[in-house]
Amino acid sequence: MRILLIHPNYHSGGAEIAGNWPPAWAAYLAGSLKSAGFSDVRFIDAMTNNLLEDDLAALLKAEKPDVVGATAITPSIYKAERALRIAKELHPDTVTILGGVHATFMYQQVLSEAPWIDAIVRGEGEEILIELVRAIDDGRWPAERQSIKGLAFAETGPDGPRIVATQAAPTVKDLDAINPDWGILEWDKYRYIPLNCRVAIPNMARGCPFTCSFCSQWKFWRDYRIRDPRKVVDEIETLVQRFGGERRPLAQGQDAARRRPCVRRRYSADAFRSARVRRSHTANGGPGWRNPAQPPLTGTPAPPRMPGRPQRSGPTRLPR
Ligand code: B12
Ligand code: SF4
Repeated sequence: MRILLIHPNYHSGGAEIAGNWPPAWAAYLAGSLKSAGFSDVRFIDAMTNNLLEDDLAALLKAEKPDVVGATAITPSIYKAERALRIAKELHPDTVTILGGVHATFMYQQVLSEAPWIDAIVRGEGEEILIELVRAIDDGRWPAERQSIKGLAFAETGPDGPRIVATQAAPTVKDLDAINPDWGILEWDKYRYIPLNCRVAIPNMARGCPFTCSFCSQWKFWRDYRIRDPRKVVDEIETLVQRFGGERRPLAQGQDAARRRPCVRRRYSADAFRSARVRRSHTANGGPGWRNPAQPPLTGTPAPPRMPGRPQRSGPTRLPR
């Protein structure tokens, strides 16, 4: 079974002055699919390669995928819908799947306006996608789609068309057990412009311990989970060795909030620091991804906890 993942060609301007960043979702999903035995996984980064619709159509024609998955944040939703429409028009039997933060929250709207999308994966994709792809592979799709957790899809019920959301899937409990396939990305194309170096964004944590009312992140990732800092450092080391080039990747968690007081104090800072310093002793012969003489990323003392206050919100509620 051929599975094709597409990062839609959406450009926001503003945040992209930081360069082209690797689409981590594709590496995480491709790695999980491959670990589950689905080895024929392809990836098209239409955004970084600035692919126009005709270019995308040509690639889709050549790839002949059985399953096509696209991602969407809110501003890229129409590009994502469009990419899946092109896939469906070219290959009507292909199962089209959309995931990501926008589809997770807005599945009713998305499925209403884009009926060519067969399924939406709500929340973290690794485990749900494997269940879905297994069902397709075994011929249980779409008959058994109701039994797959974390999906949304449109169907015709006794009272006419309706949108169904299956039971929410559990979150991924052991982040260290995910084995992302970083090799699926075209590393030469990803650069962090301010430092003129390659950039990688391995997940260090998922979720957030706070619940700021304006923020989608704690709702999306639900429970807050952190990785073993030693495994994060191992992963960064591997990334540098395999893809680092000039040996200066910017390592960043899925949540840039790691530098914020609220997350920093929860992140087992000492463990991360000692793992990092231990690795940087090999700076001359090994990866040398940060100079130990520089102030540690986690070096600012954590703010004191406010006695008696429930920890419901983020940085704005912390004392200065
Ligand atoms: C790194 C990052 C960036 C980087 C790089 C983006 C990139 N190329 O990946 C930069 C700095 C460039 C950036 C820019 C922007 N970003 Co940004 N970014 C992030 C950040 C911090 C991490 C993204 C990440 O890698 N996450 C880790 C991966 C594994 O998670 P994921 O992508 O969600 O994928 C998982 C699931 O969603 C699901 N999934 C996702 N796709 C698919 C597809 C399928 C088929 C399936 C089955 C499942 C699935 O499975 C994955 C694995 O579990 C997120 C916040 C966050 N913590 O996620 C914000 C975030 C995605 N960014 C956001 C925004 C708004 C932007 C900008 C529009 C900002 C701006 N105004 O310019 C631009 C858009 C740039 C663009 N053209 O796309 C918002 C989106 C909010 C929304 N409502 O959609 C987020 C959520 C932050 C926030 N809370 O506001 N961003
Ligand atoms: S601390 Fe940051 S990531 Fe957490 S809920 Fe608040 S704004 Fe969102």
